[in-house]
Order: sequence, then structure tokens, then C-alpha cells
Amino acid sequence: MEKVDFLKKFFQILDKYLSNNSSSHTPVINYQSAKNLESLVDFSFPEVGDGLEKLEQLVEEYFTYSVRTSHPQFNNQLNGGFSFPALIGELVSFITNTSMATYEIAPLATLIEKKLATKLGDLIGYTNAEGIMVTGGSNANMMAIHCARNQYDEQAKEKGNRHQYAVFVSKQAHYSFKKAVNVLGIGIDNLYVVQSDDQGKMLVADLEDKIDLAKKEKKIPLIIASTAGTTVLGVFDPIKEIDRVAKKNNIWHHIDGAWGAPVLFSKQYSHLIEGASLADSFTWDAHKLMGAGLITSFFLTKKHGVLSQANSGGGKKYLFHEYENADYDTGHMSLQCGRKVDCIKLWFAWKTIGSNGYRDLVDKQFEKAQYFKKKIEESKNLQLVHTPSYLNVCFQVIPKDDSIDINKYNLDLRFKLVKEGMYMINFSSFDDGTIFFRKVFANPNTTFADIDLFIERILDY
Ligand code: ABU
Repeated sequence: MEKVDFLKKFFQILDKYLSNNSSSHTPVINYQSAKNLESLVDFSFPEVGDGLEKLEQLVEEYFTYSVRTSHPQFNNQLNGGFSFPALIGELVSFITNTSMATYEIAPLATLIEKKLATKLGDLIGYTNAEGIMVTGGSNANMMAIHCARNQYDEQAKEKGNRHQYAVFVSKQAHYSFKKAVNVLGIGIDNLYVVQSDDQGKMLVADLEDKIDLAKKEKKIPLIIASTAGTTVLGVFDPIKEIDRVAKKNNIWHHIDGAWGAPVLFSKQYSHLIEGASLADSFTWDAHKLMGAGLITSFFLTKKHGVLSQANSGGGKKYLFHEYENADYDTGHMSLQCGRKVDCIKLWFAWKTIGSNGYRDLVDKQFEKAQYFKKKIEESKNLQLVHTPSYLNVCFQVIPKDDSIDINKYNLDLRFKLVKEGMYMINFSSFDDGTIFFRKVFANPNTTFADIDLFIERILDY
């Protein structure tokens, strides 16, 4: 088969796949246990390839057994659906297949990434931010600790950890901080977990106590990471108060805004991250609410030069040459050598939808979350386990038979729904054993009618 014929065929398959998302008969997931799926797919590696004819079948097969994250009933993850121009960006990125290491091999991409970092920084309130795209929000959070350490000890790169550092995060913070302190040699025992209040916000008084404790334990308080939009409850930490504590103690302040950052587009909701510009650095995942496609994560900072100081080293003889555009190279600011051109996805998406488009998207998703919240409050068979302030709505279904354990009921119901395949939403739990659904309004394809359908289904059990 000629490539061009295959491409025509491929676009038909793609069109069918995407159109089927809006049919009420299309499952969001064709659930198979891993064992079963192993028996349904041919995992052998052919000695002689099957040619493009086989590729069509492989594409169909992949679509069949993949979760339809653009399906309106997919509210499982902090991403859902995708931006069409970003898809085109992904194709363009792949076809041009270059690396972001130097300006020379990625000229326009280098400028686009820098402009995006500056623009995202503007929204945070930074003047002329510096930033780099990274392999995800987890990596951006690690980069924050890495940069904070470099600022504290400029010789950390050469000498390693010469102090016992302490890192402060709230109990509700993302687990990536645990990974980061492990990788950076700081150690998980030196991650101070600050208590949160009954809404899930970091308790500033406890933060101060934990800093005092770390100092008593002869540790160097290195960084406080607040969260703007926690993964489970969607809570925003009190940024200004936390920043006051950070400044008082001369500690780097990072905001993990991987999920919540896009509220900065909205006139109505940007107050949720009031004081963002005070912090030293920020994590922003454009692949979450903004739908720019995995992975479009940024680490942003107002501390110019720190990325290069912390990450540069090596490659001068063969890659990072002295030449007229050397100042534009980004390889020395990154932990990667080969780095995919992910910025083009967000660039195409932003140019197409505009900042107002993002504002409308954020406001619309808030409306949906609030609609769902109201429906829960009105139902005698549903109950909120937390008052939502963002796009995460955490709730339980109350079993009709009150002799049934409510937590077990909700857990079983969640897996029944996934196995049935028509709805996919995640669940979580509190320390006291409360198990609840977490419905996340990241997916722009979910309509008010889809919300009603979902409620009908969960009440029908
Ligand atoms: N940082 C990935 C978050 C995944 C989720 O909570 O859906």
C-alpha cells in the first residue's frame, strides 16, 4: 500500500473513531483484564514485517482497547478531551522530528517555547519569566527543588548535598514531591508534611511549626511547595500567607499549579491563586485543563539564570557550540538532552482559541462542576464529602439499603461502572476510610445532559 493511500484510510478511521465519541452507544472503555487482553492481541514480533496493510489493523486494534479520554463520560483524570490544533501540532512535531537541545536544530520551536514561558509567566504576574518544558508536572516540581538547592548552594552541582535539607508540602500535595526528594538525595524523611484544614488547605500555623522543628533538627529549610488545585479535592492553598512565611524564613516558594493554573485566565476565578507572582517558581501543565495534549508541562521561574546554573554541564565539544545563537540554546537549562518539541501543540492551540477561549473554557467547566454539585445537594441519595472550590467534585452514593457499608458500596460501584464501560470516573479515600468518587471536569466534551445521564445511572444501581 502506498503511504498516501494509507493516510487517506487512516483519516477515515480517525474520523470514525472521533465521531463515535459522541454516540451514546459508544463505551468509554472496552474493559479487559490484563490477562484477557494479553490473549486478545498478537504480541509476537514478526521476523518479516507485515507491511502497511497490517498497520491499519494495528491502529483499529489500538483504538478498540484504549480508553476514550475524549468521550463525554470520561471524567477520570485531570485531563480529558484534546485540542484539535494541538493534535496538528503533535503531527508537525513528529514529522519535523527534531530535538529542543539547541537553537540551531530547533530554531522556531526554541523561540516559541521561550515566548510561551514568558506569556505563562505574565499570567502568573512575573516580569520576564524564564522557563523550560519538562516531562510532566512531577518533573517540574522536582526542578523547583533542584533550583532551590542550587540557589542555596551554588556548588551543590559539584559537591552534592552538603547540608541536610528540609522540604515542606501540604498533606494534600502531589506525591511527586516524595519522588523528587528521593531522586535529589534529600530523602523522604526530610519531606515535612504540613497538616491541612478541614477544606484541605495547607495550615500555615502548622507550616511554621514544621519549619521550627526542621531548624531544631539542624536541617536547612529549603523550599515550601504550595498547591494551586490539589489532585483529589481541587483545593488552592493560601498563597499569600504561605509566601509571607517563606520570605520570613528565606525559603524558596514554589507553587504546583499543574492542575489549577488555568484559573489565571479567568476574571471570575483568578483570585484563587492570588499572590502567585510572589512565589519563586511555578508548575503549569497545559495538557490538563487546557487540553494541549500530554505532555505540555512547564517549569517557570522569576529567578533568571538559575535553570542554567542548576542544569548545565557537559556536551560543549559536540553539541553546545559557540556560535551566534548560542544564547538561545535551551539544552543547558534542561535535565534532558533529546527533548521533544511539545511547545508547538500549545502554540497552535493558543493561537487558534486565543486567551479569551481559555477564559471561556475555564468558566464553562466551573459552571458544569457547580451544576453537578447542586444536583448532588438536591438528591437524597447522593452526598458531597467536600465542598468543591474548583473542578473536582468528590461525593458518595448513599446505598438504598442502609445496612450496606457505604464505602464498600461506592468502591464496588466504581469498578462495576468501569467494567460496564459507559462511564469512567476515579475514586479516592480519606484517612478515616471514607471512599468516594472524584468526578473531574477537565473534559470540555462533557455536557450538562451528560452529567444528568451519569447521575441517573449511578442512582439506578
Ligand atoms: N499529575 C497527574 C494527575 C493524575 C490525576 O489525578 O488524574
